[in-house]
Amino acid sequence: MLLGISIAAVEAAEQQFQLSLKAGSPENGVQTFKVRQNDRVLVTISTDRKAELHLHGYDVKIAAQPALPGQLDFIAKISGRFPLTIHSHHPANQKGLKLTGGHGAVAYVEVHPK
Ligand SMILES: [Cu+2]
Repeated sequence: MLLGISIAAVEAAEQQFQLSLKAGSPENGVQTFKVRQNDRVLVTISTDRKAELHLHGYDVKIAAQPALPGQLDFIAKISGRFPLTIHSHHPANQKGLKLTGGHGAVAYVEVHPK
């Protein structure tokens, strides 16, 4: 009986991931970070150029730069599959001329329901 209780207590885990961006693209391809609902999710994002990242669904925005990796840190309350996109600071993107190119997914966060 006690065993069952202790397993339930550690069910919400802390999940850590690494994402490395080179010229705005994920160095190891577009990965899917799979977690369970209510997990704490930590993604460290290193980059060779300044970038703003946006986790859709949760609507979290974080900044990353070469000297200061981005740290995405949230509790996975909502289940589903959410794209993490990069918002380019390229002038063409700001004018809305290259919207799809400046807003591609660099990773996905998949939150599986309990
Ligand atoms: Cu976005």
